[in-house]
Amino acid sequence: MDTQQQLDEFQKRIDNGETIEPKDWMPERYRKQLIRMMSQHAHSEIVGMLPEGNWITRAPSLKRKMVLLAKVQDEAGHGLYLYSATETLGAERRELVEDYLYGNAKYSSIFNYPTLTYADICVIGWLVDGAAIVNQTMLAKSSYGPYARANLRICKEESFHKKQGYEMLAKMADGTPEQQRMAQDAVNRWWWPTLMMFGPHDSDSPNSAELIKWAVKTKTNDELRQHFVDRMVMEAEAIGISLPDPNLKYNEETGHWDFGDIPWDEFWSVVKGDGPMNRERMRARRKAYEDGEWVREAAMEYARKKKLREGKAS
Ligand code: FAQ
Repeated sequence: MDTQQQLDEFQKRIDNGETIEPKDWMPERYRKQLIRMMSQHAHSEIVGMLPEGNWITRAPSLKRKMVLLAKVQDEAGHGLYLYSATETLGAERRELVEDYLYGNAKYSSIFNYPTLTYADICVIGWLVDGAAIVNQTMLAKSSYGPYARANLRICKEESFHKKQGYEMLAKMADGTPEQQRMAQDAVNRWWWPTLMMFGPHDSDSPNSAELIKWAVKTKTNDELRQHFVDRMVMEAEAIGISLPDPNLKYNEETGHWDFGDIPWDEFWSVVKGDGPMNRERMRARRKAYEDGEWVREAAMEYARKKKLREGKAS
């Protein structure tokens, strides 16, 4: 088969809803796009441990501490499934990690904001995990098998996180005036950055058309954002929280909630490294990576010796 025939065959498989597996033929560009997106997703899960990890030692009760510890640990697990899934495309984990620590690879803008009070933890669970679920439920149907399966598992855990975040926020919103104020303040600060998580508008999204053609994404950034807003309006109302957007209005014609302009200048400045916490996040991740070098070396050496011993014994 020549290259054009291979491409046509590949597209036919995608259009038939088939899943692409690691050993199947795939266009080089499909592989590259997946490595980019999956590794960014993995980095995001790992950096995403920092804002919440900040509150583990200051959780308001033992129960809340256990819940938060488990959640942060789950995010680490998500990062690991995603790095493993990315390795099935021939990528080297060390290169991927070093590309975001010392190079140009991106991670989600949302994790460059500070967690100022414990209410931020509730809101991350509700809004950030809520947005991640909307995005990743779509990705669980992605054409690339290992990525789809990783997202399926991630979504199950994120659903649990979202429910516990919502439950905590509902309690605060029903609490003392000070708790109510903290809950509302956290929602006010996280609402717009959460809408930015879905990426730029479709008209400014250079990757969407290609990713949709290959069924890596099956919905656009704006479609997912709209779906998220529609759900959150109802959930906010149910617990007496207001969303900080004077232009939020139900549109009878479309059956969706219209919302105001997203501050895109802020988004691009965060993506370029100038958000409120970018430098601190990168410093913390680089330190962890460099402090852990001896552990990786010892583990590799142990694995090498074990293999040698087993080779001699057999
Ligand atoms: N932040 O052409 P598009 C989580 C970049 S995990 C930073 O629209 P695409 C779990 C984009 O990379 C959250 N950069 O790109 C958790 C591209 O630049 P490039 C992470 C962004 O790929 C919860 C350029 O802008 N989730 O939350 C962002 O079609 C709680 C143009 O954009 C994933 O990574 C952004 N928000 O769509 C953990 C899911 N948006 O690479 C702890 C997988 C866009 O060409 C606590 N990824 N950019 O240089 C995706 O679904 C997609 O890649 C999008 C972007 C939607 C993020």
